[in-house]
Amino acid sequence: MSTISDLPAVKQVSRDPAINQMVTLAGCENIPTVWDRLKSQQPQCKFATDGVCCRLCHMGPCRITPKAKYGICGADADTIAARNLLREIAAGSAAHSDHGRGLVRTLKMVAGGHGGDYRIADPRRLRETALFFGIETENRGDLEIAGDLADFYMRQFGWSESPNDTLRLAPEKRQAVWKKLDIEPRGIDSSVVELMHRTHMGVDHDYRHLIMAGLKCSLADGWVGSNIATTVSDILFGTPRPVRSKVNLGVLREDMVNVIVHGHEPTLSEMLAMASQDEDLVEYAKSKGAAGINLAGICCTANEVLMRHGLPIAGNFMQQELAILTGAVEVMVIDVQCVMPSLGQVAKCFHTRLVSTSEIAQTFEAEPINYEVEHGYEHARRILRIAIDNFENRDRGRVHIPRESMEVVAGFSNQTIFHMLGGRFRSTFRPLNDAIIDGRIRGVAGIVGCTNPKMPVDSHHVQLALELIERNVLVLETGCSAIACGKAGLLVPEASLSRAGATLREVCEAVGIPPILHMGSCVDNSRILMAATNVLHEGGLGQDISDLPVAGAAPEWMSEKAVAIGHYFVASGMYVVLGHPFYVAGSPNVNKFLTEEVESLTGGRFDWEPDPAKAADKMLAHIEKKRDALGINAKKERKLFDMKERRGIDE
Ligand code: SF4
Ligand code: MSK
Repeated sequence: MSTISDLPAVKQVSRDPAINQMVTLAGCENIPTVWDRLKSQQPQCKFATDGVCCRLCHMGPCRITPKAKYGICGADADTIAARNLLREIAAGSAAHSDHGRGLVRTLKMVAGGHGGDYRIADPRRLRETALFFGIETENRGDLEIAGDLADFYMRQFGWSESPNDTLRLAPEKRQAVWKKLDIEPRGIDSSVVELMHRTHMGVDHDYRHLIMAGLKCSLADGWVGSNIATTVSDILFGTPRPVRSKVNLGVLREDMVNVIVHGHEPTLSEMLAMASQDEDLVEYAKSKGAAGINLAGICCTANEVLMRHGLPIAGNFMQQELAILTGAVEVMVIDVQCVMPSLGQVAKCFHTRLVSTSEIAQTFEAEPINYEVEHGYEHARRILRIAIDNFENRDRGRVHIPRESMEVVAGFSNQTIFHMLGGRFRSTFRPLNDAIIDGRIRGVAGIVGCTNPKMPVDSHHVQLALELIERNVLVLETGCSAIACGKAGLLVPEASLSRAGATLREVCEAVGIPPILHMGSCVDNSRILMAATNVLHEGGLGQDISDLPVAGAAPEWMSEKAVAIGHYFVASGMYVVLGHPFYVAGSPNVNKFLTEEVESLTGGRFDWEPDPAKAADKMLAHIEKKRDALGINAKKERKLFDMKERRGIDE
């Protein structure tokens, strides 16, 4: 096996040297990775990327071309592109929401005394949530309340005559917009089913009508399923608080048993985090020649355990195969979503064992653990023993752990931001609102989503975040985007504050927050929606999310979940810039509807911009447009000569 120092010219697929080294190493070892398979897929089908390929019935498949403007049934490019897009929204919404359902089931089991070692970790969050939804809390125990809340949440999944109750979390004016447009979801499952029905051959054919249904379903994701997933995770595992840790492949340890948790559902990982501290297991690891057990994460399971336990992150989506290629991973525990089917092929080249923990997700070469909530802790201990026993099978000559690892501070839930902004005695968003109103913070941007081999990995996330904080825009991040910025050193206040514009820096230093806030996993995009809502409730910045000087971006997105997320942000009134468009280019009408016309309906719209500097320009232009509309830019001009401004100029 080659060593990293022997490598020929290192392949440049990322701004991250750890990725480049490992990809080059994989090439030397003839172990295919995602980049090789991307190459083997070239050229990618233009009918698919244009969204004008339909295989919804068996008269087809059909493709729209200049010569064939209609499919066999008569569907045109608009109908076909819109239907394809809707099926992506349905899948993305289903993934987030099924994740939420799993957590509600766990909450119900805990409430009923069958939750094994799971507990109510944040009773305050439980009670506040229950109270908001009208569940009696006075003189009642936590478990009783938890049972009612679990039942209430479970009812959000099916179908109801009335809109989903959790939509009430949104600002009132936004709720009124949804009502007027008739896009209030009445159940998560029924919204997904409705999309599948509407897009069946021969049902809904008007592209505008179809896309409005897509927006409705996406709301069932963002304001219902994802919100439930985030809230129940906080109740069961604790609401995140700022925590320091490390990120990148260099967190793997040559002298320890390395276990990676990968996917999205944090339930079992919580138990793994606890069990990895068990003295008898640590002693057992030592008896096998290891210094201990090192638990690290990939993708959003990583973000969940980082935020609540400070566990290190080995990498984001594009690093899952590379982690195994280090030759130092004893077990990779996989749950659901974003797990590449190729992992088994890579693991076979090493001693790494894959353990799959979800009954709905099996991967080649993975050993299933039929995970049950009641026995979560035992499962966790069993997995750790498998890893410890596997340590002696590690081929020391094939271990190549890149040196790169970077400090991060994560764990910025809304509850934490409230406390940090408000200080010891009064939790409030007021200082943030005041800073936006007086222009020290121009606005707020959410940067979210995946990494993608079609572009230099991590680069666009990092460049966009830097461009924005330099222009005094506060950045909120989740998912793989947060991991990308973490690896670039932007999630430590000391480093990122030096890159921030003078006035943003002044505010962040005063309240003790970094200019880029890691808010969690993909389902935690619901925290970004709630952050916008909290800012509105604080007052002075309009009545609706569409009034706010905010913008969203997903520069390197790849998953159907990102499609759903983009739509619920637009349905909530936000301007969203994607690094590459949906597969709709073959339908100028659908494209126009998404990027222009929808704004007159929801107040939000999409934009496509591959260049992160230009994306930042566009986001800032939108933010300034909103500031103008609020009248706060004019206010700033009148204040040009006050002392605070003078100090700003003097700097
Ligand atoms: Fe072709 Fe229409 Fe069938 Fe699609 S639904 S495959 S366009 S015939
Ligand atoms: S893990 S959905 S690759 S952000 Fe949430 Fe990353 Fe995208 Fe998966």
